[in-house]
Amino acid sequence: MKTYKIATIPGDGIGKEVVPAGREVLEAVAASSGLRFEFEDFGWGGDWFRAHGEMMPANGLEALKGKDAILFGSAGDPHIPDHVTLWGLRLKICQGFDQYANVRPTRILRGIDAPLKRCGPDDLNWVIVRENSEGEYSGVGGRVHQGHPIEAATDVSIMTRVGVERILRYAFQLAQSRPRKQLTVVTKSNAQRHAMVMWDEIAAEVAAGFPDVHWDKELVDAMTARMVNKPATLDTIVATNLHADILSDLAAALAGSLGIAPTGNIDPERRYPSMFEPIHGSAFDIMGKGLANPVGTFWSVVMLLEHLGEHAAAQRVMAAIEQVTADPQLHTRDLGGRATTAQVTQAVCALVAGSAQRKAA
Ligand code: NAD
Ligand code: K
Ligand code: MN
Repeated sequence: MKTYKIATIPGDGIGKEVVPAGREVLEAVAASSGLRFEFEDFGWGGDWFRAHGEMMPANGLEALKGKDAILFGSAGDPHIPDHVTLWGLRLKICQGFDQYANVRPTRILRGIDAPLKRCGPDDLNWVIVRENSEGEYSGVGGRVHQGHPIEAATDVSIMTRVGVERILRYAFQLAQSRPRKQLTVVTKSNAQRHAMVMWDEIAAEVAAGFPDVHWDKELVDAMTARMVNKPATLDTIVATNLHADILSDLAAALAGSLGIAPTGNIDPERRYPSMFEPIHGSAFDIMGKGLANPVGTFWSVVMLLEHLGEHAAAQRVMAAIEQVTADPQLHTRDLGGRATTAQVTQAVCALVAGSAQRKAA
């Protein structure tokens, strides 16, 4: 029996509700297939910080190294500054394992009332590729003369040729693997005249190796309008760490809810485990109430299974998700419904188990 080692890191807030739900779905997959998952749960995050003064132990990456994949929830605690929680946990793992490609599929799932007028499911089917290792989130910078009138601060955006080239290559390859073979490269090369101009140049160089991919360029500000006004003109999208961070939350909202959207922090070279998570955060306003939409985590489980090469299992979970979103009785509050996290989870697990039984019958 094929066994995969999965690390679960619920983190904070509703991460503690949706990650156990994601694990239940993987258990339903295991119970109804030839796969086995060996889970190890890591209680890192805000509670760990209060007890130990850090978000995860110094040797935490060592403990994760031998895993086949990581299912993550959220880092963010109402009583700890956001930059401490983010840098102390999620970014530590992303950067420590050089998960340089952050991949965010966006579609309007069946039954979801998306806010875009005149836009149906076929008009919005994107994958956003976010540079996930450098750029605006390099962590380089500082503050001087704190509290004085001459105070100054910098966050230096570092873009390297190696870093830019590898993310563009990944994006071109991904675009090539999708039916439309289309890529939009997003920059701000009119105003940011150094690194962004380099992006455009490297994009043209990499594009030469992908003659079958249709690609175009868009400035990030114009891109927000294009996403709203002409969603069908987009397919695969690649952008910097900051730009894609913002664009992908917009994409998630356009597709119906932040609670649905998944992401993978991927090491394309497979030197280290990749990490899958819903794109949302800790959602302080609803935590502990059973209101969290677990669909973003379930879709992340689909990405995790795809990454492991378990395509049949991934398809089964995705079909179960879409059957559940198609039913308004199973919509959580963010989708205008009244279902709880547990009800949605039970429904998806039952469908995953049922689809396996039907297949076997
Ligand atoms: P958020 O995603 O936590 O919440 C934004 C809004 O969306 C809230 O109204 C919330 O209730 C709603 N929402 C989010 N996920 C939902 C779900 N699954 N079901 C239903 N509603 C959902 O973003 P925020 O409020 O900006 O951040 C809160 C904390 O989370 C901060 O500490 C932030 O730093 C952290 N955060 C962490 C990550 C991460 O770990 N990857 C990502 C984003 C934010
Ligand atoms: K998250
Ligand atoms: Mn974000």
